[in-house]
Amino acid sequence: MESFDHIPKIEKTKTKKLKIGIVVSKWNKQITNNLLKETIKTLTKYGVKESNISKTEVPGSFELIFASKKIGQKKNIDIVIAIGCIIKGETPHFEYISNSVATGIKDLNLLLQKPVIFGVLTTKNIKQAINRSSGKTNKGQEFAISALEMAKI
Ligand code: DLZ
Repeated sequence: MESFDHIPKIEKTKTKKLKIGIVVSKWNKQITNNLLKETIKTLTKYGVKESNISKTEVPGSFELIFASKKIGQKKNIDIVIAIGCIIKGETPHFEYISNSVATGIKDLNLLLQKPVIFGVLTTKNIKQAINRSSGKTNKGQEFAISALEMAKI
């Protein structure tokens, strides 16, 4: 079982004013919705106000790049979290989309003056995707904590 075992010290007074823009893909919606819920739950657990979290939906993971750029360019956003799920299939799409999204999000981290968290699952199959988006292994927790840790830099 994978675990996120390096939870940093997060002071609620510092997270209270953070404005977080979440961009979420509707492709594999059941999975991305669970990731989204866990991300928001963890952000609010550590003091982020729910009213300071915005949500933007896009059709698929490929569109996370453009939308994250637009959201990240807004003055009232401190951090962007891009959430998606790409499941390996019979087609070569998996490699094309995964590589493009990872490179696109990496580029935004260099371009924008704020962090863009890579909250994209790239899994072999649906079973693996379900595992990484439910219960204690829900990666939404990791996305939220990574965002809060990056906010300190
Ligand atoms: C086309 C496509 C495929 C085959 N698989 C996925 C996937 O597993 N996860 C995902 O988020 N999106 C997928 N897409 C859609 C692309 O991301 C994109 O929305 C379309 O190619 C339109 O640009």
